[in-house]
Amino acid sequence: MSKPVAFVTGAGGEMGHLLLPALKSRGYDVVALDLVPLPPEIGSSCKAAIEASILDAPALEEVFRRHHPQILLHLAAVLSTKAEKDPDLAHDVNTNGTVALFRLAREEALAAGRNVVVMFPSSIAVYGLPDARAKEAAGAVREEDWVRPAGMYGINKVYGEMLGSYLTARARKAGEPGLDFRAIRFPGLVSAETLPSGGTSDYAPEMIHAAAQGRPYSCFVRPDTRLPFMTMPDAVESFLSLASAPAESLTRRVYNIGAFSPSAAEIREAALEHFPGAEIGFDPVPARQAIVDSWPADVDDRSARADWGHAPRHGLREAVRDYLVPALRRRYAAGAAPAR
Ligand code: AKB
Repeated sequence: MSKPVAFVTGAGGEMGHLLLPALKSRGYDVVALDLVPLPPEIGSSCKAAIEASILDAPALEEVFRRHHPQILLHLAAVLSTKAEKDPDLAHDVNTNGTVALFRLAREEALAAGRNVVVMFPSSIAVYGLPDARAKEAAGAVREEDWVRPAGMYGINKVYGEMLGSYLTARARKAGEPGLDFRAIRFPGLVSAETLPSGGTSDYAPEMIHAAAQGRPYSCFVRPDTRLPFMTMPDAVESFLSLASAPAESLTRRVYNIGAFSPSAAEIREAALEHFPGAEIGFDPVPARQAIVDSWPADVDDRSARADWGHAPRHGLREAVRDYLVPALRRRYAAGAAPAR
């Protein structure tokens, strides 16, 4: 019997490094798309790897025509800091690319007579708290509160969430196959395999990787800045749990998930515990500080826990002690650079 096909866009990015092997081990034929060739360690998890932009309509059409994916995991995106520098590019990639893909997924569903599951990594960037006082008062935000993004990336993600939810509801109403859209608003993610680029939660992984490499690090936000974070293995596990959850257990299309919510100073302390000589200072960059100041300090993820069993393994202490430090020591002792 042929295996189900999972189509992953932006497959060579941070999440792809753990997601592609995880999909393969769960029995999928993985079809990957990225702008650049996949690193061999993840390319080997794929049945096919296509080098193309998310804006390359013929390339996307060819993937659907040839592979007929049952599940689409749409990871390609321009992250928040880069999106503020080039909002037109962000709009093209994050919105126009998403619209084109969702259209192809809908056509595939209609032609094949079955739903296509569409997994969408949204972000805490969809929230927009107006000032520090509102951020503190809000505490752990619920999915329906404060969805007023102040930045381009958050705006693009809200549109993707709304479009996916709308197309799903529309197909149900018409009694037709269509999208089965499911989204997670990810917090900042920290991986031992890769370093992010172009995001604004990047200070946490950058700080810990620099400490492990014995390089000085200047953090671009204030020490008291607090954001929710999660390790990449927990993020991938949650993404796949939501993908495989029975439709009837879902009470919403878009879920918050959280794990730990440290201040930047607490991340520094956790790094120093394991790398006592690390030089970590603070030199806030106003534009980047403003972005994280508009994001919540914590998220209310009760729906994810109740509906499909979101249960992250790592708090801050476990993340650093059990996941990051051993993996980073191995990686940098071997002289390797983090993949980007
Ligand atoms: C970013 O910083 O842009 C991303 C995110 C929080 O979605 N890591």
